[in-house]
Amino acid sequence: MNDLFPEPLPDGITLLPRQADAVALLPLIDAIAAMSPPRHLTVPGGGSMSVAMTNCGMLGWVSDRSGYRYDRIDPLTGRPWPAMPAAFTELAAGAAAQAGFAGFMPDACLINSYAPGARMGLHQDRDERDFAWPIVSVSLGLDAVFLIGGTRRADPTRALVLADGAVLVFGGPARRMYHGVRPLKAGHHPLLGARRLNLTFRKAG
Ligand code: MD6
Ligand code: FE
Repeated sequence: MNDLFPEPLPDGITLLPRQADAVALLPLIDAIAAMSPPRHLTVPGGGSMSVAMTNCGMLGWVSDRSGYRYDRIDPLTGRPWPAMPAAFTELAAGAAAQAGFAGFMPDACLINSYAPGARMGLHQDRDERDFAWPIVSVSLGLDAVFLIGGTRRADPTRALVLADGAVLVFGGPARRMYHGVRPLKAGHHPLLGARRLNLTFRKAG
């Protein structure tokens, strides 16, 4: 149970605690970061995100002055994004299947890196082609407070703690709900130090 979210989770959201293993995933993430370094993207308004981002897979999510999009090429390196490791695909597909989304085959994995103070404002994920597929989110390192609202930005939010190893499947009616992450609190994780990593697997194209 989650003490901040005593009620049942909204329809379409499945939380699988301790489903992912940072020991196994971190070397794969480090290899991706060595090829396509995490960077603070510019948003259309001109500011830069507090979260550092990179991607793996056929498509990567990027933002710049002109807007948000998925791209086959990393604009920082001019090359394709690193391939999605088989262990990532298996983790995401397995979690999706447990949540009732058999056949989920992600073609994009957005990797978010949070230092203390980094946050993610309320947003909807709507750059993907088919909202019938869920987004599978994997959290590693320091705990995050994840906020889940409604289909309108002004709807009230509730908080859910995403701890190291938590996998969240975000589909069905929840797929269009606003969500975000509160500023990361300082702390120390034995493997990741003062960091949180989040991987979101998408079927984007
Ligand atoms: C994060 N997650 O946990 C940001 N989006 O760092 C997301 O924005 C997200 O966790 C769609 C579905 C699940 C998520
Ligand atoms: Fe999101």
